[in-house]
Amino acid sequence: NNHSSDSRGALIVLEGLDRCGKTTQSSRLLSYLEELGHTVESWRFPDRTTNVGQMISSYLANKSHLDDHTIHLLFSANRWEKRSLMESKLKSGTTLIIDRYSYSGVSFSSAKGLDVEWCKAPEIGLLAPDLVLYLEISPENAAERGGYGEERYEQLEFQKKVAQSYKTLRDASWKIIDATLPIEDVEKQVRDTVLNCVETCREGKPLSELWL
Ligand code: FDM
Repeated sequence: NNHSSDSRGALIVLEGLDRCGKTTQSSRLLSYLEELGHTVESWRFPDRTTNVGQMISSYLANKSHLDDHTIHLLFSANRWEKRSLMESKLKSGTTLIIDRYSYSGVSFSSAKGLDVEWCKAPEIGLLAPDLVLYLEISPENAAERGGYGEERYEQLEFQKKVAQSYKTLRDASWKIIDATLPIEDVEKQVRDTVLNCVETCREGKPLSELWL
């Protein structure tokens, strides 16, 4: 492995409906990249450890009620409060694997009926992912996987709307992966795509900002 000191890490995002397997795949990917000798960290949004994150967590648990616009902006603020750390990590060569990002932000809020362009606006200027791995599964199939939990958005009818909103956000950085395949097959596709992306970033692909 040739890790030149000025090469940057890759910003890799996993997206998909609840129960699509994102969390399993991100932890497997983390171990895999570590074994290959990469410097890598696994993050997730919402980051519930911050003050903003605690407000979000309480909202998701139905312990507080917030206007749809307000919670949207809190999710966005929760990404903004991590932006400078994200940039310095990437520039110092750390690859970040992130479970949910701005695409969740826009998909979930627009599924409630908020205007898509309004939802995208506060995300402008956040770092753009080098790769978005979308783990695709039908809402019905996801619901069958041990069922949804207690959180606010974990309901079939709502997840159907989220799936529709996600479709409108796809861009060139997206790789759609069939998440109904066996875990190892999903993992194989994730690995191949990610190695390719990490290499491109190491070779000097510039960091860019949303929206592409
Ligand atoms: N979610 C997540 C949003 O509505 N907006 C966002 O910006 C983000 C990052 O929060 F239902 C939703 C998606 C999900 C919930 O996510 C919590 P986790 O992955 O279950 O913690």
